[in-house]
Amino acid sequence: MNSNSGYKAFLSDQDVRWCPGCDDYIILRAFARALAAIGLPPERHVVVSGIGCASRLPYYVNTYGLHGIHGRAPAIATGVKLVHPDLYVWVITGDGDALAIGTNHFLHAIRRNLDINILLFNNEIYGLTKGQFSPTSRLDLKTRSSPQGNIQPPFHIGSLVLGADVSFFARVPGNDLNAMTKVFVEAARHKGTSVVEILQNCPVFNDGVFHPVTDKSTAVDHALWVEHGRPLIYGKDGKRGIVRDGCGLRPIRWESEQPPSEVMVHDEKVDNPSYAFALTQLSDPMVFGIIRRMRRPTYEERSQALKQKVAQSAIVHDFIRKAILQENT
Ligand SMILES: Cc1ncc(C[n+]2csc(CCOP(=O)(O)OP(=O)(O)O)c2C)c(N)n1
Ligand code: SF4
Ligand SMILES: [Mg+2]
Repeated sequence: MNSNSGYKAFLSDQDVRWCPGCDDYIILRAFARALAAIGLPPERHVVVSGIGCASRLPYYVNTYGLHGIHGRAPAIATGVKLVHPDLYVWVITGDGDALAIGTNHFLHAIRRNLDINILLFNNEIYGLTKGQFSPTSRLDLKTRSSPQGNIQPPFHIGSLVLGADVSFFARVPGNDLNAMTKVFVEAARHKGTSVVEILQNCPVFNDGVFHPVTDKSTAVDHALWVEHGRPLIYGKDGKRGIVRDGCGLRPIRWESEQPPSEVMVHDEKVDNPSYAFALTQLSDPMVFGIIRRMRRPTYEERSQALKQKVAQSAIVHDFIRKAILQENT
């Protein structure tokens, strides 16, 4: 199915109730386009959410869906996936839903590497409850719950999920329809838990917070798009890049025609998460695209292997038991 025309089949007839200008509209469109591009009918997808503005999304798509309870979407998604492994399971969550009340469930789902896709709408604020700081809000941010400024350092979502050995992590701007569509499709293709951090502008309670890296006029010098096998180069004139710096990474600038040989080449498949972690620690430039994609056994595969092992040992035990019984008769 063509994603540009077929996406409407994935939208429901419900009135969309987000504020005018919210990036959530663009994300919804990208999600529907991605579902169309995957090429399966709507009933092969289940969209599970928690609570928040982001979490309203299951109403707006024409798939199976479940608007769950706050922070618990990964638990519900786990149940759905284990009972129906043939379904594509999507978790829609926000920075408050996933990283405040739901941190525990979020991180354990990632650690288990269940084959589900988590789309995390990060607007660095609680939107639905009208503008309190969240675990990703920046220091000093004045909000309704921090009128003198936020004093709690934020989580870096990428670094956090890499600590749980996430097997797929990508970051995308919430105003880039094409980039989101492509990355959502890749996330669905990945076997294991995929986490996509979407930088989502909330024009009502935290407007413009991602502007330098999401606005086309400034992003060219402050955003670095990575692609497997391509050098880490960015900037208007293509004369900025990333090099190793001790255990981390640092940006450099050059004047020569050719980039210095120390400029690194992106490898999304490195087993050790340290390189991807260092990429997520960069703030200028901020790194976008698929930062890590590697294969490690999923929860379903491990559980299948365990069932087979148990079944085989049951056969052996039965054989031994019968042999002993025969000997004694
Ligand atoms: C158990 C429980 N505690 C608190 C709330 C109030 N609450 C609803 S949404 C929300 C935060 C949502 O923030 P986020 O996940 O960032 O979503 P956004 O609205 O920004 O998309 C909170 C604290 C609730 N609904 N249930
Ligand atoms: S409060 Fe913010 S995140 Fe929620 S719908 Fe409105 S603009 Fe979007
Ligand atoms: Mg939020």
